Amino acid sequence: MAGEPQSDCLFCKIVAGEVPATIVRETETTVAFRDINPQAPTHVLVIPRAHYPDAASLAAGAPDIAADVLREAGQVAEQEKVDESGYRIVLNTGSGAGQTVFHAHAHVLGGRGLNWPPG
Ligand code: IU
Repeated sequence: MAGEPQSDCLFCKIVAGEVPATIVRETETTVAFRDINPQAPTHVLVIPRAHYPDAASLAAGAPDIAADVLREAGQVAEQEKVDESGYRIVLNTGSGAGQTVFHAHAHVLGGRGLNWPPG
C-alpha cells in the first residue's frame, strides 16, 4: 500500500534505524541525513518516513508530507548555514535523471558555487 515501508528499501531501513546514517534533523514525518557520497560541502538528503518511490508520487499521494520535505530542506539549509549564500534542492526522478534510490528524497546541496545548467 502507498506509504507503507518496503522491506527491500534502503531508506526505509534508515528510517527504521536498521541501517546507520548521520542524521541531522528529524520530524514526525521526515528524516534528514548526510549523503554518504557528498557532492558539495553540505549534502544532506531529506526523506519522508513514508515510502513513496519518487517526489511526484509523494506529492500526489501525500501532499502535506511533500510540503514537510520541502520545509525541512529549507531548515537544513539554515542549520547548515548555506541559506544566505544559496543552495540547491534536487529531486532526481527516474533512472535517466540519475535517481538510484527509489524512496523519495530531496538533495540539499550548498557550500560551494553551483553551476547552471546542472550536469
Ligand atoms: P539519487 O537522487 O537517487 O541518485 O540519490 C541517492 C543518494 O543516496 C546518492 O547521492 C547516494 O550517495 C545516497 N546514498 C546514501 O546517502 N546512503 C546510502 O546508503 C546509499 C546512497 I546506497
